[in-house]
Amino acid sequence: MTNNDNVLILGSGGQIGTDLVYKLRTDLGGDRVIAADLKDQEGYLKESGPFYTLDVLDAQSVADIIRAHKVKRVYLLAALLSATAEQKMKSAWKLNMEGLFNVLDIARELGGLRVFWPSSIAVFGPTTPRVNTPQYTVMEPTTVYGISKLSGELWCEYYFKKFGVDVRSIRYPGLISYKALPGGGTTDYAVDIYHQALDKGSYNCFLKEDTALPMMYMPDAIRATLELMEAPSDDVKIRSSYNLAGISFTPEQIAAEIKKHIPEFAISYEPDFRQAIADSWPQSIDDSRAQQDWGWNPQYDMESMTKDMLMHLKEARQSA
Ligand code: NAD
Ligand code: AKB
Repeated sequence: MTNNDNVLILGSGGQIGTDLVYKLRTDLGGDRVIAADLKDQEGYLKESGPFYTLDVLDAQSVADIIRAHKVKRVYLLAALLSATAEQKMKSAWKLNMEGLFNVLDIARELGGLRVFWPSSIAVFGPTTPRVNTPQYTVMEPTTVYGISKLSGELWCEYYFKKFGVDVRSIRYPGLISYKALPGGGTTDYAVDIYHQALDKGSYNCFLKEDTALPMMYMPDAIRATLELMEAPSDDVKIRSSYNLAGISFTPEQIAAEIKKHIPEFAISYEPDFRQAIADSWPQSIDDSRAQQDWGWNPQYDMESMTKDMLMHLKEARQSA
């Protein structure tokens, strides 16, 4: 990037956007990072740089902002996640697909834009090998969200090959963070559990105790995203989406880790419809292609993540 290149983050008010805006505004300066979300925001997002209330389905407004701010990097984070998408099938498909087409078409027309679009472990399904899931394997997702992400991956690859659009993508695992709450996914329990451990000393989990899922602490996910976005074009050999691994654990294991810090913490289990979604996803991921192609290496394990999460959440409660 040059000093005049600006960044646009669409869906900036969500779990990932909150951390990504903070990191990019810290690194580049507030004015160079344009944040936009369907929902009006308050606080840091609006006060530390430009913010627009914007629907990604309104392609003209997205293009106008890109032109007006001389944007060269677009992060498209607006989507409906797995649990919400099962409840709102058609609107999830519309947002997840049309939002992506709008950005890919703008990038094709304007040229010179680099696009980040996140995929998910949800692209895999019950027929996929669940342990150490390879980059290339059987992909038959059974959720609305997974179908939209797999379709999106194929469209990203198509726009790269056919039109030269520089689009880059990661299949994020479940993300754990303290700045913002998650927005309607199956892995949300792994964030909620920390909040409720501090607030109530107990947690009623919507997944069974032995449900292993791939997860990652947000600082690792943000670093991976920026490393992929800044990698030389020739190093980015996969234009559908890269597997990315961090930590894999079950609710029982994360509860045991929290208990080391809050000995009275108690967990109970009441699986709901999200259990079937989790059962269709991998338990762990092989990310050797991300390691080889652009040097990916996660830093956090369950122990260091738990320590950091609890420290930040306690600080936020003390200063509230
Ligand atoms: P989120 O639900 O927390 O945030 C999405 C944001 O998009 C929200 O602030 C919402 O208001 C906004 N939005 C919704 N509709 C919009 C529209 N029409 N126009 C503009 N903004 C709109 O989601 P997130 O967790 O930050 O996820 C971001 C992306 O990363 C999504 O594509 C998601 O599928 C993907 N992803 C997330 C995770 C995770 O664990 N958080 C894991 C895998 C993939
Ligand atoms: C979800 O649970 O829907 C997301 C994801 C893994 O894509 N966190």
